[in-house]
Amino acid sequence: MSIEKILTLSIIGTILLTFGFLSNNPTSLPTAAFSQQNSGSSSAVIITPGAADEGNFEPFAPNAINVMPGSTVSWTNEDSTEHTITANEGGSGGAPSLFDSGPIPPEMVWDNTFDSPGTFGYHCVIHPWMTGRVMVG
Ligand SMILES: [Cu+2]
Repeated sequence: MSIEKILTLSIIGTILLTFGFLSNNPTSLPTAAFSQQNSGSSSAVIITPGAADEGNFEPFAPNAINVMPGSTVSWTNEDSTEHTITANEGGSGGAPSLFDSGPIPPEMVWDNTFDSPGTFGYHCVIHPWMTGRVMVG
């Protein structure tokens, strides 16, 4: 193998390793956790336009959703401002919420998989009057 070939391969290797490191880096921008809208989701909830208005009776459509254990629910933010999907229940002993999307920008999707049966109420931290629920089982 020529020295040029070895150099080229090691440069490519370095680039691949760097890229792999960045894409797995948990401190990368929070928007990396969101995906573009996709049609293959098992259960979809829309964060409706005008969801933050206190008179909006359906900030989440549907407001309550029934899924089987192991299902993934995706929330698509169709409003023009950020919202969160945050579990009402914390973990035991004051632990953080069971699930928390953090701010979901407009047009973005956040997914969560529900493995255990139960009723999981949630709200938006920014607009706490926005509430919904996922019933698993
Ligand atoms: Cu909100």
